[in-house]
Amino acid sequence: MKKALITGITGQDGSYLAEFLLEKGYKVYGLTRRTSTVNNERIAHIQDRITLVQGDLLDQSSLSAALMETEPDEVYNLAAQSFVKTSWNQPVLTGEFTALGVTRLLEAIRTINSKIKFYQASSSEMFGKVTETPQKETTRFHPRSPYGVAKVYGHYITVNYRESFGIFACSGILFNHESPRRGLEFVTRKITRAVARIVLGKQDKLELGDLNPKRDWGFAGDYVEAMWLMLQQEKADDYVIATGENHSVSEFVELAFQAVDISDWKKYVAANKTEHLRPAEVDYLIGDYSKAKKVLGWKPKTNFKQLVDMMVRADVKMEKGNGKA
Ligand code: NDP
Ligand code: GDR
Repeated sequence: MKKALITGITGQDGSYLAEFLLEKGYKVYGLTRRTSTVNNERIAHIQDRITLVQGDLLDQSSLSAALMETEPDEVYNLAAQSFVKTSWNQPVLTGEFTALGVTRLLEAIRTINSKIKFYQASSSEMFGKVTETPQKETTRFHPRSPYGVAKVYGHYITVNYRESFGIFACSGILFNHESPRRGLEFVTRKITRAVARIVLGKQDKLELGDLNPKRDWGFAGDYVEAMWLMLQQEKADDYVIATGENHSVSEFVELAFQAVDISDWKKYVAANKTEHLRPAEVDYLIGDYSKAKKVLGWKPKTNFKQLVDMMVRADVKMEKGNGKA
């Protein structure tokens, strides 16, 4: 039985990846940090089938101890301070988690068992102010936030440990991926939850920032398969994972309201609210996943409309209940 350790298992991607690896017959371990309130909502349904170990990306010895305790074949590093807007308020902390945290984990692998295969959660935010469209593995990085800068560091330290020490280390450059388990502050989930609450009469307005940026949005459940596929290849490499299609925030809003038969969505939406604008914006992202298609045999299964509908449906169901998952 193969063993995998997932950092960030309590997050959106961690929960889907844990489900996926259990299906594949893995013994799944998850690294969690100590919190005063239990924060396992996304993995509650599989908690009796996985094993949690305590550790933090800030704490080198906890990472080494987690590797010694679990002896994994594969480590998936999904933990990060992942909200771009917060990275301007907490740039140093974002660098500690999202950049140096990767080195701490790679160091633990190098010293404890350099045969462990490693996946790093890189991001399309590294392309930032894009220099080429669509963006692929060779496109130059120009990050536009402390988060994007930290991810560029995490990306290159992964490449460096592969080249320096021969560690089987891969970076998946994933474009935005969403789901009903997306954190409430990200724009897609903020929209679908608000639409559900508006149609049920629980909320009047949806306040947003800039409606013009375009993102290549896919479904998180499809993307975790690509993470696993990268670690099953002969050779470690980096791959763009995307849908190859992009849409503006306003298109997302329109479609989400359409899903509950509201066509005059503009009367419910207040845009350009200062608190949701960013000091520097990423305007246009669209990924070219042809390398992943060719080498990994991966392609997305869920289209934009199916994603929006899935998220709205899930939020309506949740809001009809007591707001709990
Ligand atoms: P989430 O924000 O949902 O999850 C982040 C996870 O990281 C949580 O489990 C969180 O734990 C954990 N974490 C944060 N800080 C630490 C720390 N210091 N030590 C240990 N664990 C920590 O992110 P997603 O699931 O959406 O994303 C997964 C990864 O993929 C992230 O690295 C993100 O940056 C990256 N990514 C995401 C994309 C997306 O569109 N979703 C696209 C490209 C990259 P806790 O629950 O305790 O807060
Ligand atoms: P992003 O996701 O920054 O792309 O990072 P987010 O959903 O936060 O923003 C997407 C776009 O929507 C615009 N926007 C708003 N965003 C939020 N959160 N709230 C608003 O009210 C709002 N109004 C407009 C943003 O300005 C932006 O242009 C996500 C994260 O998951 C990262 O961890 C990951 O690396 C990248 O995707 C790929």
